[in-house]
Amino acid sequence: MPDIMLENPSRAMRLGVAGPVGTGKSSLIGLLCRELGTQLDLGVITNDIYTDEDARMLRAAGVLDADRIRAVETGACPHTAIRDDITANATAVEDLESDYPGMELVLIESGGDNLTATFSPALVDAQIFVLDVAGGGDVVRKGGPGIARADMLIVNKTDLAPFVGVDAHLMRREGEVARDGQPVIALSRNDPASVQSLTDWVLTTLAAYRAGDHQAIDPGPMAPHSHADGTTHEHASAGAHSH
Ligand SMILES: Nc1nc2c(ncn2[C@@H]2O[C@H](COP(=O)(O)OP(=O)(O)OP(=O)(O)O)[C@@H](O)[C@H]2O)c(=O)[nH]1
Ligand SMILES: [Mg+2]
Repeated sequence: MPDIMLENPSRAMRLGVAGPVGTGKSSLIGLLCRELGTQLDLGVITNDIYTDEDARMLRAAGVLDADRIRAVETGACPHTAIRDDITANATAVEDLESDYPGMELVLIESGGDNLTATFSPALVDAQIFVLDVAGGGDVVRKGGPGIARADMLIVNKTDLAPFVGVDAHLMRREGEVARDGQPVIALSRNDPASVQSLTDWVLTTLAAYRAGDHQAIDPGPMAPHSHADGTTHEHASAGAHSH
């Protein structure tokens, strides 16, 4: 039975959206819901540390029925809930799918985190990493597993580039180099052609997933780091994790 599921996945595709704080993850999910909501059966899971702020923002935007947007309050650094112990997110996705049996795509937003946070391939089938031009033109060169190996890299808010003195096209080209030709989209919610490129990519990835031609990849674990409260994360391997 599991083999059949792998060859012809019958559950919704799970698409993760990660990236630093404020780069536009919720907005990108809102865009996808607006653009694809009439042709696909969609659901959304948001992750915030202490609140359900992002879920409330998306519900208020009216992009989907409010009940299709569920919040996970991680209570800890966001990457823990999308990579190390995915239980709360996996349960939230399964609940959504059982409440809406025809669901085709679940978008999962990570809480805003640092450059090294990535989703576990046990939670998502594909993942998008979001940077924005306002974070600085050199961010792509700083690298990290999401930038180098997420299924898609978004250089967001290109409409702001002239105001922050950043060359968005150079950032995109550097992304393509860092990713060995894997896709990068320079996106602005005000640029319909870029939004179309994003929706086309999502639909192409979903078609490949349904055909059994898409494989979930692991961009790699977080770099070891410590927090202000003295806790440390050491990921000697993808599974090891200590505080
Ligand atoms: N100019 C411009 N602003 C944008 C764009 N996309 C998002 N924003 C703005 O960027 C800010 C942050 O957007 P969010 O979508 O909340 O970012 P986020 O990554 O979800 O933030 P966290 O969940 O807090 O990490 C908001 O003020 C958005 O309106 C864009 O394409 N252009
Ligand atoms: Mg958000």
